[in-house]
Amino acid sequence: MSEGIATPINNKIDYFVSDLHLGASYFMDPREHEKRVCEWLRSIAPTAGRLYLLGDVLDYWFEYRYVVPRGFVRFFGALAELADSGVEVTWIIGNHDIWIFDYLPSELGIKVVDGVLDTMIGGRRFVMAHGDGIGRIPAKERLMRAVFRNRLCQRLFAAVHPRWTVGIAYAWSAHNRRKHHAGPTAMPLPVGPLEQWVKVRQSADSSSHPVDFYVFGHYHTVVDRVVSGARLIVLGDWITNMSFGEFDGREFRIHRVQGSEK
Ligand SMILES: [Mn+2]
Repeated sequence: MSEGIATPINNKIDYFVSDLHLGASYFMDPREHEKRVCEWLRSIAPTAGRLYLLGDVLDYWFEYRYVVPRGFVRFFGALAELADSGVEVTWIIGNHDIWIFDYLPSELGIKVVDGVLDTMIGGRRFVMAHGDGIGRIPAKERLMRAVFRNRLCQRLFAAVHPRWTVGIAYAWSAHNRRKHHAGPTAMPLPVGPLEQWVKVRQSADSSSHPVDFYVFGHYHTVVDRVVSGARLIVLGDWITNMSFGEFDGREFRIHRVQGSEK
């Protein structure tokens, strides 16, 4: 999917963040976590040209036709404020916030993308995706992705009363987290599937402007390395890394939120 050419907005800075997992049941103090996210959003407001959210921003979200889940009030407010002030906000859905339909884009004034975003930013080519479903992934994960994205399955899910589904979704997310990340000291996940995908894409890409940056989330680890002549960036998360990316039109840098212990 190609998104055409975007030009820098008044020399402003473009920000990239992923895996905030707002609302996750494993946060000791979910309100404090949301507050930190909102503080960061306000801190970038004066300089931000664009903001890219690379998925798993919410730990669970499902838009029903007439109602939406509770929570996230401050976060949505801060995001809407950014969008209203003229910041272009793009939200690439992840595997936790798959079910954003028409409500959030229209209510917040943001763009929602499902899949890979291939776009020019300030004369550089960026290919961005959440990162699940990228590269060689286990068959079980592939099947889950297909079910979660299937329209019929979504309709059936929407027909079940949320009193059952919401609790199960949060419990399942916490269970997955325990399984894949034993804690803050757990080894970061290797990003082999991303590297492989970038290599294949780079060797097949014959367009006049090669890709400068591949940016992903999902892996909850910070990566910034050169792969097949392009920069492979994995943004980290807001569970242990408190990290985000910043592009000033020349350089891409990963920062950590000030005051975070890591
Ligand atoms: Mn993810």
